[in-house]
Order: sequence, then structure tokens, then C-alpha cells
Amino acid sequence: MANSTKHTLRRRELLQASLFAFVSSMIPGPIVYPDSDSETKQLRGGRKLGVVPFTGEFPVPMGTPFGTGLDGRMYSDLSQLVPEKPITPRGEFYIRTRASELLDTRDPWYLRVNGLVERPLVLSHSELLRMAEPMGVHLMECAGNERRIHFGLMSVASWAGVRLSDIFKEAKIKPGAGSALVSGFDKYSHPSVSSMPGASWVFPLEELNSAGAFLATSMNGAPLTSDQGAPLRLLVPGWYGCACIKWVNRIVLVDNEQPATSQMQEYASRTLQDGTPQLAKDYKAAVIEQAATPIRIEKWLVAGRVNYRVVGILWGGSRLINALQIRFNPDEPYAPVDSFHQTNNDPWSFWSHIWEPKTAGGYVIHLQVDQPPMVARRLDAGYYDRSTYISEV
Ligand SMILES: Nc1nc2c(c(=O)[nH]1)N[C@H]1C(S)=C(S)[C@@H](COP(=O)(O)O)O[C@H]1N2
Ligand SMILES: [Mo]
Repeated sequence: MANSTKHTLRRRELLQASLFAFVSSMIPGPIVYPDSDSETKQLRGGRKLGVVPFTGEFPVPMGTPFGTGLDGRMYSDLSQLVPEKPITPRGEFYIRTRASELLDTRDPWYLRVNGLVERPLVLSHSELLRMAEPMGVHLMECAGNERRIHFGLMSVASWAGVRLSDIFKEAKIKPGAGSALVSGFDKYSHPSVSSMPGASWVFPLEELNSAGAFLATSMNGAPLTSDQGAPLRLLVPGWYGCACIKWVNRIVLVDNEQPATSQMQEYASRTLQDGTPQLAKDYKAAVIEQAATPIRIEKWLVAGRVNYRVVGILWGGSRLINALQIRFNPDEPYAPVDSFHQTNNDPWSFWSHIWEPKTAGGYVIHLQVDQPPMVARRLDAGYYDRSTYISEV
């Protein structure tokens, strides 16, 4: 293995991973995954001593839902992620807003498509299920994701559903329709302490089409749970989660002169708009720009020396990057990240970097992509930085 190029090593790993996945699905008992550390030559023969925690973050419940309605949350634990298992298990996918107790999914569910269409539609949930097809693996991130909660408002799933463009074709859009207002069931019995009820969004049609937006009916091969937006939720690949309306029951085809919805306004700054425009047409696509963050710091003992390996993810953006750079304090120079593999912008990819801090002390880990004209405003602003304290060098 030592002589093989990175490329064949990678392919071999992928093959191994799929073989393992196949075999382990047949054999009961603990699942064994291939060693995700095998690429890191510097650590060969070493022993993993443990992980070093990030500092300045909150002890929050990870992987368990808490709270109700608009204040209900579940944070995904990103710290254990490995490239061989990039998909978040169904029960661990993040939740931002839990289903209202007023939502009754036992009643037949209908999606109404009307407004500027030749053929208004009323599609039942079972009709939509029949139309559903695999839609691929996509990441969702809440625009309100943050360090305090270990960036746990972000997950990846394999989705199935119905493309909006197919529904639009069926409804025969009139020439004057430039946008679609997508809304879902949003009635709650208790007022929220953190957000406004009423999630709906006005999208220019060409943005929905170019993003490949779809109405999801299932996630990771199983029906959506009600907290995940069952029976029907919007997914706009590459956009922040706030645009991915849950419990969708209505799509209205409209012109381009619509007011911005309360959800668009609430999320204006977090989706990097200029101010809070009053009209929907003045909103830029709420896309996730290139981002990267560390997810864990492993401590290793190699040939009698302590070494650290920083493992992280990168996601967002619309172009592949050539290089990722890392810095361990503002006064240190950037170094190229040892190893990163990005084959797609969606979902996330993985990187890792061997780090030998010179002195014990506090560090702030910052990543950058120096590739004009690519913009990565949140990354550049230090939004995804993480801090740690190293006691042994
Ligand atoms: N109807 C409705 N849809 C909604 C919301 C909401 O409050 N109501 N929250 C949005 C936000 S802010 C995010 S980040 C995603 C979260 O989806 P998830 O809970 O399945 O992760 O749903 C979006 N869709
Ligand atoms: Mo969100």
C-alpha cells in the first residue's frame, strides 16, 4: 500500500468501503469499517490516545430531540464522522422546528398547486409517492448553525421525492409566472421564544430548476418523520435549510413582484442578504458558500512523540477547490491542508491535517480557500473557526 498513489489508494478504499457495507449488511454483529486513518502516513504504527475537545463551546444535548414546536431542536453530532459513512443516520438528522401538535398527518394530505397555471393541481400524498424517485445525497444546513452548538444544525441524507420542475410541467405554467411561493403547515399552539411562525418562501422559477429542487417524501430509504416535515418537504440542494419548507401543502405560481415572506425576512442576514429587502425579487439565492470546519482533534502517539491530527469537513460552494489552507493562530502562516478529497460541493467532503503545535496553549483553527473570485464570506469571517487547548506537545 505504501507505494500506491493516493488515487489508487482512494479507489481501493472506496471499493473496500462498499464491500464492507455489502458484507456487513449480511453478517449480524458489530460493523467493521476500513481504517479511515490509513492515508495518513505520518501516523503509521502510531496509537490513537484520544481526542482533544474544542473550547468555548456549550455542553448541549447532541443527537436527541428536545423542546417543542418552533423551539424544538436536535443537533447532529459531527464529531464522529468518517468518510466511509458520510450519511447521517435517519434518527440523527438535525431538527430545527419540531412538528406542531396541531399537525395531523393521519388525515389525507393534499398538495395544492395553483395561481398562474393553466391546470391547477390537487395532488394527494399517495399520488406523490407514486411519482417519487431517488433524488441523491444532499446536505442541509440551517443558516443559524453555529459554533456554540458544535455546528450540529447540519446533516446529510439520501433523499427521494418529486422534482418541482415535473410538477410545474404538469400544472402548465402561464407565461407571466416567474416565481413560486412554497408554503407549509405552520400553526402552533404555543408562541415561540426564538422564532416567527409561518415558513414559506418565494423562489424565482429558474433558481428552483437550476438547483434541482424537489419535494422529498423519504429520507435514507424510509418515510420522513413528522419532525422532518412529513408527509412532504421541500429540498433545494445547495441552499440553506430555511428555504427547505416542511409540511408543504401549497405552491402558488406568482409574478416577480411579490413581497418577501416573514421567513425570508427573518433569515435575511443569516442568508447574507443586503439588509432586509421588502420584495422577494431583491433576495439573492440563499446558497451556502464554500465552508469548512474541523470536527475533531485526535491525539496520537507515534514513535514516542505526540502528534495531533485535525479532521474536518468542507461543504457548500459551487466549484471544486484546488487547495484548502489551515492556520492555527492569527499570527501563524497558513499551511496547505495535508489531505482533502472533494469530488462534489454537495454533500460534505473530508479533510485531515497532521499538526505538531510548538508550544502548549490555546489555538484557534481557521481555514481558508484562496481562490478568487470564489467567495466564502462566512468562512473568511471566522464563523467556522474552532478553538482548542493543547496541554502536551
Ligand atoms: N414549515 C416549516 N418549514 C421549515 C421550518 C419551519 O419552521 N416551518 N424551518 C426551516 C428551517 S429554518 C430549517 S433549517 C429546516 C430544518 O429542517 P429539518 O428540521 O428537517 O432539519 O426546515 C425549514 N423548514
Ligand atoms: Mo434554519
